[in-house]
Amino acid sequence: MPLHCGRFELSLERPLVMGVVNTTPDSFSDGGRFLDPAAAIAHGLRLVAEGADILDIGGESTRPGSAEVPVAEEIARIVPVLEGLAGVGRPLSVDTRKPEVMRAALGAGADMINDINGLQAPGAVQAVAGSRAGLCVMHMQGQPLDMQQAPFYREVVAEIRQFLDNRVASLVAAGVARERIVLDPGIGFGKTVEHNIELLRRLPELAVDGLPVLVGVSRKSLVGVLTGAPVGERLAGSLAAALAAVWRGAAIVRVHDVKATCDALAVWRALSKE
Ligand code: HH2
Repeated sequence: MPLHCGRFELSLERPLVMGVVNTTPDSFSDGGRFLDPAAAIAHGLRLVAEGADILDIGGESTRPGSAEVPVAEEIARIVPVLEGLAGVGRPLSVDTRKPEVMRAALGAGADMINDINGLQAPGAVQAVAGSRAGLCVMHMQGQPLDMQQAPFYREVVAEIRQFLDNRVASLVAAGVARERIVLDPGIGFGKTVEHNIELLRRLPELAVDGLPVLVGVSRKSLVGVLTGAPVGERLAGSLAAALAAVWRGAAIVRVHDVKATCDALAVWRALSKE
């Protein structure tokens, strides 16, 4: 079943690469590099040339400990980037948890809304339901400000599956076609290293109704803990994590290093064909 994503229908027959465009001063791995819209647009063009299937534009860092950005500021960061990349020929996703930003993004041509808060904010479902946009529903325990202080689950996989199940039911009840929905366990969002590993190992169990699963582990502290590498030196670990996620069934990987990820996936796919 292809993914319906605004102006696009994406085949999921091969794993897709979502390239990250953070137009923020403070994202954990590339904060400040693409805050200027021209720099963000140039970065998006480069990621498409490197093979990105989707671009994910974010105007608010949600790294552990981060505080919220005011709505007007987040809109001012993302809309010029959406406009500048409108003709790039790839779906443009906007990474936001605020209904007002979702509406502005959709008005400016976004093809997908990627919400780390699983479209739970009051008004979020209503903001997106009537559009044609793809929707990425992510699980997070707590809020970015405090989510890593004491993550706790009785059974992490079962609880997150239940959450995703409930969110799919709410979206379908609001009239959203299943073909528009992508699920994400939210690696690093209110989870210990052990929780993250368990989720990645048991990824197939999270595919509620066979819906596609997106995984974002690029440069994250899970990779840092497993390798001992600082944030600027996590490429090799991130590639291994992306391949492992795809091996466990991820339909989309969200990454900063698009060229390296596409190369790794090309080799992996060729060698893993029966
Ligand atoms: N991770 C980040 C941001 N958005 N969205 C989804 N669906 N899944 C993820 O795992 C995910 C996400 C964090 O990465 P980044 O955007 O690079 O960092 P920051 O939040 O500091 O901007």
